[in-house]
Amino acid sequence: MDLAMLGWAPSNSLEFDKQYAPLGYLPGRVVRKEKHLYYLLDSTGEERIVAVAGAFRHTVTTTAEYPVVGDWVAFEPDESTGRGNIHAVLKRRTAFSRQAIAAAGKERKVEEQVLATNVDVVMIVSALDNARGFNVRRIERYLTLAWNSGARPVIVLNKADMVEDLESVMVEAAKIAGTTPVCAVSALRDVGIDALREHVRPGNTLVMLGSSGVGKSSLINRIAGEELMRVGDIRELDARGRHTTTWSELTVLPSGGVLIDTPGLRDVQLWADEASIAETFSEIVSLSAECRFSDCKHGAEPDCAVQNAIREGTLDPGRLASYRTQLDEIKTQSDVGRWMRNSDGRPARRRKRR
Ligand SMILES: Nc1nc2c(ncn2[C@@H]2O[C@H](COP(=O)(O)OP(=O)(O)OP(=O)(O)O)[C@@H](O)[C@H]2O)c(=O)[nH]1
Ligand SMILES: [Mg+2]
Ligand SMILES: [Zn+2]
Repeated sequence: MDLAMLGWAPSNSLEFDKQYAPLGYLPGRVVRKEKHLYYLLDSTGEERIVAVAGAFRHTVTTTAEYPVVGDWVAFEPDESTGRGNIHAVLKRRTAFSRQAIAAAGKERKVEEQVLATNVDVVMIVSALDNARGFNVRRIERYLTLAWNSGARPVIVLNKADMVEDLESVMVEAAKIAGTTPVCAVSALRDVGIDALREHVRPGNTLVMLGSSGVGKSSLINRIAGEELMRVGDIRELDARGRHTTTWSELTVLPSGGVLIDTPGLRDVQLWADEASIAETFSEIVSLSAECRFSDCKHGAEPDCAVQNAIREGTLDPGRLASYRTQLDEIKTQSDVGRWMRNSDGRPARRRKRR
């Protein structure tokens, strides 16, 4: 298989040829992880099961550095078993992460959980089948994570067949979307799927994210035009918290394009920096430039462009509240001192390995 079809980028070649090819290692992309085993696709197009090399464990300092679905790795093949060992994770072009709490005994530690890497497009999927499904505040949180990942977000509103007043939902979505495309679709009725396919290009990688049951796997099957992923049956819909997809999985479409299905996320804790939040709330950031004071907190200050916009009805006060909530959330994290950052303010993930 042509590695470019799998999403191999010129930057990968540069790094790999210089550092890993001379050692006899091969490149592979992680398509699935099961306990401590990784399933890779390599240039043969065959799936290969590998584990991380013992030496690799000594080079990593955080769990976020371990391979995840989407990663390119350098592995040493073991032709006697057909397996092999991972020696390095290639530099991630993009990485979608959220914050997780790791518990070790009584200690609780905030850490980065990487969900998918080397992704070009993040589809943020919500379902319109009930009031719980469509929540603009939650979509805003996904948007911040997406901007932080380096990939392009697309807001997908699935189960459009279940909603009577789609127009008003679209109006609400437009208020928070900014420049992000919003696609109302129905995986069940095969409506709007072409608009999603436009984001699938040969060599590009797309990940589906969202709560359990919103239809991520159904959408992947529709985009692919075949039943690649198992979809939850209707009975499972009643039992809340039951997950149909239990692990992330990367699939390469014959027509080109790489799709990653993920299990539903229960919560979306921010792992992001201020710049990513600023992208989610770009209209507030632009308004801020018009405030009289450059350090305006958009409260009772005179000539506050943000408050003026709220008074004029062009800015929803919920947006400002949400912006503040997100900023407070990452500030609290940095206050507890567990929010490790580089000197340039990027999260710890971007720190170079020694
Ligand atoms: N009415 C309606 N039902 C849908 C639509 N898309 C998916 N469903 C149903 O929603 C249920 C869940 O779909 P899945 O594709 O398994 O959802 P998922 O997001 O992959 O769920 P997890 O794997 O648990 O994260 C299934 O019963 C689907 O048939 C849609 O557009 N309309
Ligand atoms: Mg699924
Ligand atoms: Zn202001």
